[in-house]
Amino acid sequence: MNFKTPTSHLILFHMAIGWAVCLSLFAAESELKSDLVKRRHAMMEKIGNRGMLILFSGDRRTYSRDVNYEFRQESNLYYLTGIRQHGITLVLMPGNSSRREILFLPDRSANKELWTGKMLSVAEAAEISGIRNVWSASEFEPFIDSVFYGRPYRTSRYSTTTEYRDFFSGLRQGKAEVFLLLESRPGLTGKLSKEYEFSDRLRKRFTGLQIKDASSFFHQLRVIKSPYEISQLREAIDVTVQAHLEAMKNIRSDMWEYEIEALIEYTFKKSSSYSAFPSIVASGLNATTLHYQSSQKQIHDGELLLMDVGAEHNYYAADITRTVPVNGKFSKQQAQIYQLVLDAQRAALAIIRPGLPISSVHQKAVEIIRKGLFKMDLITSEEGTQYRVFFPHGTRHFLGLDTHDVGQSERLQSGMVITVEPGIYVREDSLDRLLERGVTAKQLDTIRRSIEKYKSIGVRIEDDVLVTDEGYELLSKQLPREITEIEALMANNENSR
Ligand SMILES: [Mn+2]
Repeated sequence: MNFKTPTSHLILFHMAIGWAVCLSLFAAESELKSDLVKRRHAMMEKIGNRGMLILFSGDRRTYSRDVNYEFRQESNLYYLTGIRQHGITLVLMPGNSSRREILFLPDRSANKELWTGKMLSVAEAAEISGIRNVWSASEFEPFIDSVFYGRPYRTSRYSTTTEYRDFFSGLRQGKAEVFLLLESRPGLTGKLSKEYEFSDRLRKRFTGLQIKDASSFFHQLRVIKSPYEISQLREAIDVTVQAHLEAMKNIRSDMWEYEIEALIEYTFKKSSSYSAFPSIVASGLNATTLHYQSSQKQIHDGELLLMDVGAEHNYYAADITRTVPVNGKFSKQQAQIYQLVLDAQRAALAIIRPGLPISSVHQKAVEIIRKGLFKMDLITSEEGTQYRVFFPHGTRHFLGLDTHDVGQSERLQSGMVITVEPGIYVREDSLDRLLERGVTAKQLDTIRRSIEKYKSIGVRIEDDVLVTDEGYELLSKQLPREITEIEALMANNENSR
């Protein structure tokens, strides 16, 4: 091998690239930081001067015995702090003068760092979040004790005149409001969430306060995405498009579902992303199970393969579904169902614009699918709910920090990001479910024949969409959806027909 000294041009070139990468990372970081300040400001407007918001870090979840799942910060807390470390608590007190934002941070410990890695210092947490008051997590309880008894905490007698004043006057009048995330009710485990336990404790110990749920504030704020958030979603979507392409180009019969899943998740991981939700890679009959996750079946010639996957990049999730023929060519029946789903998606996309009632997106897809199912003799009435046997789910959800992102709005607005994902699933048991929906015994024979013709065909097409002032932008447009496009892409696969 012949080693040459790089020329100075080459060195300069590499330096330039290095700088460009550094600068773009730096730009994203500072964009996030200014977003965080704005988000907390908007939240404080909603909480009001007599209010206090308390957000706890998410719990660690057990995978098995003393092994935990990888930790992911609670989305709302991340939304306001940008901090991913476990154990932090955020307090917002909009009525205060200099302590409007307080972050409680676990003290660094050499022993913990030995096991689980470096913990944030006070300076680092302040730098990431832009919050100036970063206090030890051990001060949270003393802070609560003091403030809810109407005693200023960590403040001189002099500064008391303004600090805590509004909150304390609220307490005296019984009008202080404490906002917690109380949306999710205790689950089947019977274990109360941290928030419910905390609110019980507050109610027992203190008077003069009203405990309220902060969830709807977050739903209102998070539903509109900032330019920074849209840029992160674009990255998550681009990675997901790459993963789908990688899968589509490598599918051949007799592979296993988990092999395709591995290709997809490999593409996520090498782009510094991971799965935002358990990947659905479902062939044949499995494609008619909406949330099939086990990926343990061998893929056969003649089947469809449904892939519903999404990368999470920098905490933002993508969610894209494609359904493709294993042998590279749709059969006549597969193409009929596929085209109907695609037509429904196209029609639903076409009406997207600011001001549209959100429910219209689903209604539009239903309208098209109903007509098509009726023509195919899979349902006996275009009225009523028979279509739900084959199209049992909604057509859209919000996308953001959570795959099924929160959002509160009657109408579409510019800056919202949604999925559009109609689907049709024909199963043998579809027949039984149709009987429950008014199909008579007389009509059953016709339907039975149609179900026989289309059975085990499951198709979902899902794309990610940004609502813009002009209408919409299809963020996942780089990924083929048309039958001809998919067949062309897969034409070079090993066993394509
Ligand atoms: Mn989805």
